[in-house]
Amino acid sequence: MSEEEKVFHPADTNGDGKVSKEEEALYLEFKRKELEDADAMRDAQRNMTWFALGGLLLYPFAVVLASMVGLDQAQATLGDMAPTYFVAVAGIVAAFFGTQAMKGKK
Ligand SMILES: [Ca+2]
Repeated sequence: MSEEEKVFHPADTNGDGKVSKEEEALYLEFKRKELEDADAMRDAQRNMTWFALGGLLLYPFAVVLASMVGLDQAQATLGDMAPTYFVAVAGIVAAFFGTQAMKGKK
């Protein structure tokens, strides 16, 4: 019993102690999907971070634009939102680079 447990392989889905061709194919497919998912997640996180940063950089221009065009209400709203918005974006960016730095250390 303990012998079988010792030779257990994650690809051995039916637990007979051997990795058949089908099991190997399934395992590799699963691993490939896992890597693709991780890759897609990284891309999504990076895009989101750039989007958030872009909004942060464009924010002052939006305020200037609103005041130039004479949208006083919009200008006031943007001004009221700014502290919350900047903290939120800073949080997103910090979380992104924080996780990147942590992954890089491992
Ligand atoms: Ca098997």
